[in-house]
Amino acid sequence: MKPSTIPSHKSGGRKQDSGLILLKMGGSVITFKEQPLSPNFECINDLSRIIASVDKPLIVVHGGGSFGHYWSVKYGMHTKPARYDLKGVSVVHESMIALNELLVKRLIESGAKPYSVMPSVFTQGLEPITERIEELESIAVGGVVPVTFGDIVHVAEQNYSILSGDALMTILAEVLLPPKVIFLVNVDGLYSDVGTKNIIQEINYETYKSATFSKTTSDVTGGMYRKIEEGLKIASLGIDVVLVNGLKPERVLNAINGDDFEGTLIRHEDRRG
Ligand code: IP8
Repeated sequence: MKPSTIPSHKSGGRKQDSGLILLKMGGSVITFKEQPLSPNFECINDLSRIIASVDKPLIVVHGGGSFGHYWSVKYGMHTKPARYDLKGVSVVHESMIALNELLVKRLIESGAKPYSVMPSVFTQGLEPITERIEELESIAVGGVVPVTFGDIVHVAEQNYSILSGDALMTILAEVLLPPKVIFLVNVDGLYSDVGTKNIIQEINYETYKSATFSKTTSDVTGGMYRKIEEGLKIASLGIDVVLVNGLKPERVLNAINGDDFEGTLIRHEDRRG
């Protein structure tokens, strides 16, 4: 199947606004990242209750945390397509399905209506399949919450690649142009200085270049760097992107409801028609 191209808005058209929210639950939020295969149930429960209470179309993407990243590191897998250990392909994929299932179960118990979607349903290798992505929006508008995740995906022949949840956010945003994109992280926002923990309230390309970030060794997809880079790409589409501490439920709720929130805003570039 050949992937579709990015739709008409790229060439100036503007699709109807459904009020869709794209929400990424970072792996460091829903799992304890430094402890292999350990979900943060308290946080998953809090976020599940919030999602169940939201009366807006929502698509959720989650990261790998101590599930996908743990095994990706063990098998030496990265975001570059390559011939990785084929057992590793199976193991990483299974670990993401396990994390997804656990999250989806909690969402159902909380009263939300999640619907699990593997990224290979709406991507061909690392490219978007536009019609499938548009279908996700129509599912969300109908009251069901698609829940997808960073994964290991087939690219060609025996080549596979890690496709991060952050990259999926950009893929989804490019097709759907949601009015709001939220990244839940395990810190209060983007630090201008990791030592003083000063948060940058609003960022643009210049502040990004002068900022310093913390790095963790267990993340094969680039941690905060990757988030900001994807966030800047999304902002360049004319979409506000916010980074919020996912471990603080009231902040998450405020960010979703559009109330004042604590975190970092990656302000949209004025490209929307
Ligand atoms: O945590 C990566 O997704 P991310 C998923 O969003 C895997 O970077 C399989 C490591």
